[in-house]
Amino acid sequence: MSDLDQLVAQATAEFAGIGEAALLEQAKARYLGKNGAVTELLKGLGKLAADERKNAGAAINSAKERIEAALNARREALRQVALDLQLKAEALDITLPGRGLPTGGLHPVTRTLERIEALFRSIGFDVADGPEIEDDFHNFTALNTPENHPARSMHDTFYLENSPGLLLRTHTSPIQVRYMETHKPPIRIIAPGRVYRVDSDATHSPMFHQVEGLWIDENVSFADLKGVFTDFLRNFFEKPDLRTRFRPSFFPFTEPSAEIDMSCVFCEGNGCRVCSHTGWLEIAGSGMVHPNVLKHVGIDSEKYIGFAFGMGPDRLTMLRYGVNDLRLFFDGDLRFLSQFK
Ligand code: 2NL
Repeated sequence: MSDLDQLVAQATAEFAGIGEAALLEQAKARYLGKNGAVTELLKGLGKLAADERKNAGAAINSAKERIEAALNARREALRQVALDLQLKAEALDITLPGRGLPTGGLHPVTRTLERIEALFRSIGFDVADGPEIEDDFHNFTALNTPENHPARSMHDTFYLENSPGLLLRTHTSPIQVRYMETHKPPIRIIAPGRVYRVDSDATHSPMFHQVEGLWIDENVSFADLKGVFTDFLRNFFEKPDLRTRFRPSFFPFTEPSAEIDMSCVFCEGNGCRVCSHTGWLEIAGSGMVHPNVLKHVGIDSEKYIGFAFGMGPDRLTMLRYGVNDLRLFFDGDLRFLSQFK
């Protein structure tokens, strides 16, 4: 092997042993730089005789080209290695399943309210709304609640500190009072919403929900109340054989008044822990609207008659989903609430 071939082989081997671009450039300088081996050989050409110079020059240039080729090949190889490493480090596994978008969900009580609203709309009831801050007239007086009734005490009702006569509504009846003030019979509405009472334990929250219903026309009877409400419960709980019973009761705003019980949705009326082994669950209050209420809103109580009922959608939600502590609905713990999405 000629000296030049050996130089080329040496350079090629040296380049091949280098794994870093900066070191490769230093190695290049040793061969092709200003004082590099190839450059020195070219400088020596001048000392040769003219007839030798041509061949020697061509041989050195050929060696130089081969060294440059080896250098470029190694540069390219190192660039490729670096690129491969980078691609590997930044690799995306596009076959992985997506992370998905976390979706919100409706509160279980909201789901119950929407279900109740849909069922009553389907039989021609409208859904009415009203303010949560009410006045004494719409919350109590118009509802035939006497001046000395315990519900009117500060013990049971949240009154606004600097606004005499204003309070947080204790039921959604004032929605219906306002509706009757502004609409003529026939009236068929339900009134869902938040209500407030001074009360707090495992089964009572100071804020809770109520849905009241009202049907006023010329010939509405207690039989209509029984039919409408029993049908509602059967649809709500998806139990066509559900039974109801109406027990005499008292409310200032209805006469006669009745508590509505339904056969227990857990034991079908056979008796279990949920229904205290009675087979029945209390589910609503109801009655025929008291003539004094109609008089307060300017409806002719000789011509018109109707029924009203009130129920707790929070309790309906507990029964539908089998939850035993009301406070879970209002603590805002997503570990509990997100189960209902
Ligand atoms: C209950 C009792 C009831 C009503 C609410 C009502 C409304 C008007 C006129 C007459 Cl505007 N009555 N509402 C009637 C009977 C019972 O609720 O225990 N609710 C959970």
